[in-house]
Amino acid sequence: MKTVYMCFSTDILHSGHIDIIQRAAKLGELTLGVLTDEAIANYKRYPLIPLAERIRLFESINGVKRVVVQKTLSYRDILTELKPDIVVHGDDWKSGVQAGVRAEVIQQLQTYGGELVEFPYTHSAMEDALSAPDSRLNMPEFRRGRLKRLLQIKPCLSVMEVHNGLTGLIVEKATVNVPGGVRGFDAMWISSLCDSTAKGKPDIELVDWTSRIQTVEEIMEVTTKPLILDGDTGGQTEHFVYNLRTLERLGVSAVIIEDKVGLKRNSLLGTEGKQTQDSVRAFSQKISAGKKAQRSKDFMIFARCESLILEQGMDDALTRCRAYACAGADGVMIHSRRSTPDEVYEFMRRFRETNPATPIVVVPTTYNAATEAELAAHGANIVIHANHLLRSAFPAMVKTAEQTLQYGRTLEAEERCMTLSQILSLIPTED
Ligand code: SPV
Ligand code: MG
Repeated sequence: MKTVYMCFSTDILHSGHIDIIQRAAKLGELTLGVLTDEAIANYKRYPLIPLAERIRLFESINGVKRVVVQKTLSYRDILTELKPDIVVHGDDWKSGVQAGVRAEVIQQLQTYGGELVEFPYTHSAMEDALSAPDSRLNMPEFRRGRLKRLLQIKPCLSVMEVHNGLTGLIVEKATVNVPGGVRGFDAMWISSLCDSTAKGKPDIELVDWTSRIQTVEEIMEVTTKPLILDGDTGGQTEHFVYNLRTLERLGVSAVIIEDKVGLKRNSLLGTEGKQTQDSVRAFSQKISAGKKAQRSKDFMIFARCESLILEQGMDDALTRCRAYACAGADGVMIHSRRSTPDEVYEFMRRFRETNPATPIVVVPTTYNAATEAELAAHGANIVIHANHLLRSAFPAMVKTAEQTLQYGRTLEAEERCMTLSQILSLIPTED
């Protein structure tokens, strides 16, 4: 009897799945692979049903001989281990993000004479509905907790800056093929620098919470990934406790507030602009008040420490972050404006001696040679690329404006522009 293998990432079983499983079982002894939560979250969305339950679900289906765990979207390791005679898949993976995975499977099967059998894919309206930005799953109560759950299943999350609906869509949809599968961003960062800059305003808390919240809503309406809001200083504690409940109600997953008082300037100015750090005591109280005020279990408040930015030394950064964690912060963000990650690595090594599990957020804007993998290996749990969509768009727009002036027409700028059909089809109307 031949051995047959197929892998599932779905958590919504419909008749199409049962049908393909039964057709696969007729080909031989069927082993079903179930993708890990992490592998699914990497390329699709956070699974609604956790791995252990999905395993039980598949085990109960007639014709399934056994269920195994597949750790990556790539079949490489599992095929090396099982060497099945036949791999079965729906034919939908011929195009789209899984096309590379399919090519790799075909290549590997050829090395030992295995065969790929593809059955017509049955479209699941339910799956589409769940992934849509306006689905019930993207209502605040479902969306809010996803960052916390991602932190539990992935060692390090990749987060990109967004500042409006369009950049939200870019971060929502961007994927690349990498060895082992497909990679996408885990969450979005609404940077105060980019939100302010996009409005032509300086990053000094001039753009008020009402406006910041409008940006949040604009992004939420068209995306599904978790949102982390740059909450600047959080303002006065008496205001912070109200504002964070608004964020919770909207479905924001986390707010990061920084330990500064008075006129806030952007951290990357360092000591050039006069900036004052809050006292450990007052800032810890703000964190505690926030934690006490929040109504849901899954909303997170991260404490951002500016000691390294303001050249107050490593010991000060460590003392403060330990105090903030004791005050109830769900994690700490350590910011640095050095061109190498050395001080951030030292911080993480020493902080981990007392806080092995407290999530650490890093923002490698100035030490951008460090990869996410390197930062994760040194202890980072969230890496935020804080301003790069806006910074990359700006020079292109300036160039287009200048060329139009120079030539009195837009022909010369056209080569940098998306085509008209691209812009018209980018955001289709719903019929
Ligand atoms: C932001 O993106 O607004 C930040 C990070 O707060 S930084 O600009 O580096 O201060
Ligand atoms: Mg900011």
